[in-house]
Amino acid sequence: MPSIRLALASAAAAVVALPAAAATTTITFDDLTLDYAMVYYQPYASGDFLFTPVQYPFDSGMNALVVYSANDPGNADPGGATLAHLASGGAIDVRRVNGGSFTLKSLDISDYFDAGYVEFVDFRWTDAFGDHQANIITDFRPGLQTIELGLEGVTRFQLIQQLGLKFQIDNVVVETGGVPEPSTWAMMILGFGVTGVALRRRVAPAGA
Ligand SMILES: [Ca+2]
Ligand SMILES: [Ca+2]
Repeated sequence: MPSIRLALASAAAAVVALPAAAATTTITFDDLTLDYAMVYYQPYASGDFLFTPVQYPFDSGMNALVVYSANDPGNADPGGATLAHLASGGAIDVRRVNGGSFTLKSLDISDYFDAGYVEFVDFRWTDAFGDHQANIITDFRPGLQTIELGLEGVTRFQLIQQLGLKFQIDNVVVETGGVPEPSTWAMMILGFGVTGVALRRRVAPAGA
C-alpha cells in the first residue's frame, strides 16, 4: 500500500510541476512552402502565436502579410520562408491566442528586398509595466541578422514599417510557461509535500 501511495504522489507532483518547465520555440515560417511571395490577409498562426497584419493611419497599401518563400530572390532565408507586411507603413502584431505572456528572446530581421538596405523599424511591446518602444535598425548586408531582446512578461509586440522602409522577419524565438501562476506554485508545493510524506512512510519500516 505505501508503494502505491508513493507512485500516485510522484505522478501528481510530475503533473503539477509541468507548468514550471519553460518551453522555447523558434517560429521559422518554413511551413509556408509557396513558390513566390504570397499575400496573406488572415493572421499567420504558429502554435498559439498569431501574427496579424495591422494597418496604421499612414499605411499606403493593402493590409496583408507577405510570405517570402524559397524561390523568391528577396528571401533572406534561402530554402525557407520569412514573413513581411505588404504595405509601407503596415505592422505585424504578435500575441498568443489566449493573451498569455511570454519571453521574446530574439528575432531575425532583414530589409524587405534583402538587398542590404538600412531600415529603421518601429518596435513596440507591452508587458505588465505598460507599453514600450524602441527602434530596430537593419544592417547594410544581405541576409538575416539576429536581434537579441530577452524581454520577459511580454503580452504582445508589434513591428511597424516606417514610410518607405520595409522589412522581413524570421526565427522568432519565444519562451512560454517559465513563470508559474501563484495557484500553480500552491499545487506544486502541495504535490512535493505529498511526495515527502509518502517517502517518509516508505523509509520508516526499513529503519525500524
Ligand atoms: Ca524561415
Ligand atoms: Ca540584412
